[in-house]
Amino acid sequence: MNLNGKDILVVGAGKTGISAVNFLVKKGASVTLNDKKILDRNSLGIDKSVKIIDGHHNREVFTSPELIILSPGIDRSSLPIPEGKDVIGDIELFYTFNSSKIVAITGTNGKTTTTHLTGEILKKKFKVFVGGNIGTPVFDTLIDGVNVDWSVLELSSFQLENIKDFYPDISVVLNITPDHLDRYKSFEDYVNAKLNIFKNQSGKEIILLNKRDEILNKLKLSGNVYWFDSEKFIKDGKLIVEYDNKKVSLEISKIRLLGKHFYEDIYAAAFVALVCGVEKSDIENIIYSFSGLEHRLEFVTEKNGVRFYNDSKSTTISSSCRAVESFAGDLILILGGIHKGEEFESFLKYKNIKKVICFGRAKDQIMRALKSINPIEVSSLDRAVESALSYAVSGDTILFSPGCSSFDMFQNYKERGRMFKELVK
Ligand code: UMA
Repeated sequence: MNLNGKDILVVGAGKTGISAVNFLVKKGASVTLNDKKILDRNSLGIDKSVKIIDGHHNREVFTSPELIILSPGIDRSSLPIPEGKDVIGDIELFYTFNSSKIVAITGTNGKTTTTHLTGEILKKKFKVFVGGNIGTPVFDTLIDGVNVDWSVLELSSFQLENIKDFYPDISVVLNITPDHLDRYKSFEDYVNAKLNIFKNQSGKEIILLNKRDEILNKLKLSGNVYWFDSEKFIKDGKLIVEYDNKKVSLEISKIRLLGKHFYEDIYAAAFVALVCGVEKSDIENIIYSFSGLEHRLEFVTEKNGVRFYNDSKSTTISSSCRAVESFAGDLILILGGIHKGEEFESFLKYKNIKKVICFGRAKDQIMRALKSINPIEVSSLDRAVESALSYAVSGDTILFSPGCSSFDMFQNYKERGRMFKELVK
């Protein structure tokens, strides 16, 4: 695609939009940046030539450009885009200019851990870019201009919505459970966005899917489809990962990540590494040395026999359930934020939950759903930590796994997690 002189509109001035603008300017395009909020040009770090239209998404913004690039967080159906306009997302534009092979990792839960781990293992043998929903916009690698062998991309349903020709050499789908129901009309729409990852598969690519996932299990895909099954890949204290005639056996006792759900992420990362031909010893060493990412079942501290875990990244109920399942002893669970779908009643099945403390916009809903186990309602995260402490005795764990998004009280889950850790300390 020749971008020189092309009239391109970038919608959204977040991380993705700014990185897209800088890439497009470098390619000689005539760029306009549009955002619904008022922007401060000086703080954006973009070229003087970029035209800014801010404070609205009026129809006239979308009429003249030859190409429109949408940021992932923006719902296309909410914009007055005239029929027939060429609209793509960040991943499609990246794909047009990318020369590396691509591993794409999606799923509702576990994709960041899997993407990070896969990237770390592949770096043992190749030049690798790790980006996408994980937090590094995909254009960053194109702007750098360094040729890499593999791009390992974490992809969200939002990003997959706006692809056209994109197809990865290796696709991993970890699981699909309800999420982002504040954006999608139905769970089916969300599933369809995720399954777009297969839209352009030719049959030659490698696909890895979770056999235990109700949605994925029913898929009928042709080509090189491989499955992992958490009920079968652990034998005699070992996690066994297989790809054709290659195999890696990981000692469970040497894995430092807490929580069985991480075994699926580890399986997927090791599988991709086997496909790419990384040495078994390198796969093992990286996995054994990995102790997890910030805000994902992150151990904070232990005081008077009470252990504190920060799991702020769990913004869905299914993800928080996975966190609860990772502990055998008594738990005091802090929930709250903005409800994104699924039922809070799911927590009732766990006998190790000693007390639930809830806060934020969803608190009334949580109080109603968990009434039978007498949850406690508080007004803020600091009150939640105080309240949790008042119920804790030596041997208990205080788990902050909100099961909701953070935007009612925080910038994002990272700010929320850091605040929790500060309060604990
Ligand atoms: N905006 C509008 N109009 C709208 C909505 C938003 O103009 O209708 C503007 C906002 O004012 C803001 C900008 O759009 O200036 C934000 O764009 P964005 O929401 O796409 O955010 P980015 O900063 O570009 O971050 C995006 C991803 N965000 C989302 O998908 C919501 C980041 O994923 C990703 O890390 C980043 O690109 C780099 O690729 C975050 C996320 O929460 C972590 N993802 C969801 C998740 O993991 O569940 C999908």
